[in-house]
Amino acid sequence: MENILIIGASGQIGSELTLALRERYGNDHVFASDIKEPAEDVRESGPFYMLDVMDDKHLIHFVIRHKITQIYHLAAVLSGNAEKLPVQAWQINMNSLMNVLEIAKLVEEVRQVFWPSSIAVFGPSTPKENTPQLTIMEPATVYGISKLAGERWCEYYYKRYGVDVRSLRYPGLISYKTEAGGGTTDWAVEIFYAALREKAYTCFLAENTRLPMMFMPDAINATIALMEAPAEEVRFHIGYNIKGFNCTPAELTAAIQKHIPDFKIGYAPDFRQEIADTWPDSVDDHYARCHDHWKSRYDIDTTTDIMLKNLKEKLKL
Ligand code: AKB
Repeated sequence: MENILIIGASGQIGSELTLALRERYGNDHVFASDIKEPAEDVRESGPFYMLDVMDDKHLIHFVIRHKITQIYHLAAVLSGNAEKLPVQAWQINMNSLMNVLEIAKLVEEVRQVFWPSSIAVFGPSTPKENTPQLTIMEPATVYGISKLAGERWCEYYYKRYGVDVRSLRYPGLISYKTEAGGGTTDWAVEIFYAALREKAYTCFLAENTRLPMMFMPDAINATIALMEAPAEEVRFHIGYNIKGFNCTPAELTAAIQKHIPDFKIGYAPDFRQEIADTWPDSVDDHYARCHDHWKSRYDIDTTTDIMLKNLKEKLKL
């Protein structure tokens, strides 16, 4: 029987992953936690605790008391915010991961850890198109450096202590349930809210900035497929590349205009342009696709369709 702890259950990924895991493993076996209040359905469908991942003593007691067998550690300072407070972001991203890895090492019942990596591990010297799993990695952002260092620590804990930690290099994630905050790919969510509310959006990246993106249900399925894969099939204990689709702001605008023809876009690139320019246009994910034959199901048009339908309902428009 699994008892799963989600750290960061009020965030963009956590709020959807918690519900998906509760469906599979039972509501009472998935413990949601965060330092922020959760969405109503997370709070009402199972246990939720206020828990700060930086507080290692509280965390280890929690893990022992609730006989936790799997930890999903999703809390992080994202790329844009990390550039504003580099040292603090480094400390939060690294210390929180180290707390979780140490607990997984010390508490025998903890069998598995999931920790999200990101396309931010790549940098300006990385091949930009169809970026391979194993390639030059010289990230130029604090967030990217913390993700690359985190990947190395994950592999170290696996090799040295046998901690079964698994990871995916998420692209920009698009979802309608919980908004992301402080990332370079946030525009790809903001644009839908603005299109429905104001029929106009000013994008903080330039119109032809291409980035890898993924609709949240694909990310949830890929995460669960990796965590449920038999140990002998897990080839990497660093992040796996995963791919949904890739697009520019101009292309996503065109997809939205098929539904809202008078939607207008303007461009005012800010400091996040420099971050985006160091990331891949697209990634090669053939290793991730080995797990349970996971395959992306949503392209730019299906994502746009579902985003607009659900946001319209959510915003009561
Ligand atoms: C960000 O923009 O910082 C994140 C990411 C790609 O990891 N969404």
